[in-house]
Amino acid sequence: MLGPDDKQVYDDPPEGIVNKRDGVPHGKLELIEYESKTVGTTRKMNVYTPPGYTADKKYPVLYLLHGIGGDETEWLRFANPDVMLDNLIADGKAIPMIIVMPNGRAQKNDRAEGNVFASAPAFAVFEHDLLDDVIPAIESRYSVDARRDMRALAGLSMGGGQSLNFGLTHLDQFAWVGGFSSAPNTKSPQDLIPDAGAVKEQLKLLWLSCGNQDGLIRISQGMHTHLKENGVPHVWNVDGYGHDATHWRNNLYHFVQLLFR
Ligand code: FER
Repeated sequence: MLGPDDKQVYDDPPEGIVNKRDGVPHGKLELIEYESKTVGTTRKMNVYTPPGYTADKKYPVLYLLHGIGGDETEWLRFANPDVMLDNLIADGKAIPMIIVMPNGRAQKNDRAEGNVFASAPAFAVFEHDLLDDVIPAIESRYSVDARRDMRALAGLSMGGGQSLNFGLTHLDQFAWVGGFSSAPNTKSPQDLIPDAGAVKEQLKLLWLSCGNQDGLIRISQGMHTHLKENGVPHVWNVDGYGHDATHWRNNLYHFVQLLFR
């Protein structure tokens, strides 16, 4: 059921946001490996570095998490963040940033095989892989501004739940948090936000979005209601899509434009 607050506050983006433009500088996408102490294996993540990336500057980083059936390639297929960012940066609409797309299934076989729901516990374990393995690997290999104000965490569905679960409980690590169509792995708003004051004071942006055709909208609605009741500023964007790539692409497009300002 939709409530009076469940409205679209960011319009659908224009056509062509992920069309590769010849006239603009392009960043670089690479698939890298890192040693995960958490899992005990070598794992993979995709990393976008913006056009003109140089060790002479320090860059903010967005960690971008996939859904229950995805892996480190899923965002590339759903939303082409590399092309999207090249275009937004060229138009002066996004700050040059690194985007890290890890694999959120922290277990030895991290492929999305068989019954993907059976791996739900590994999505919770990923909290440790992210904080203890992924972020240190990125910060040792790339030229990163490691301050919390320069670190964002967002994701779709299962990855949206992870972003809320990890981001809201590690305010010392993340200042920008986004959940798109967050899944039932999202912890209760009361558990995630026991102290509204701390979130209000420390978060620069909390983005919640969901399509009004999405069967999981109750999860995001519950979070929105709790935030509203506790006076925590946030974006609550409900568009006309479902649990689908168009929602994720469109909301990523708006979210990244707000980051690191
Ligand atoms: C569930 C329904 C959906 C659930 C997870 C999902 C953990 C995740 C969906 C997705 O990532 O697309 O009950 O429980």
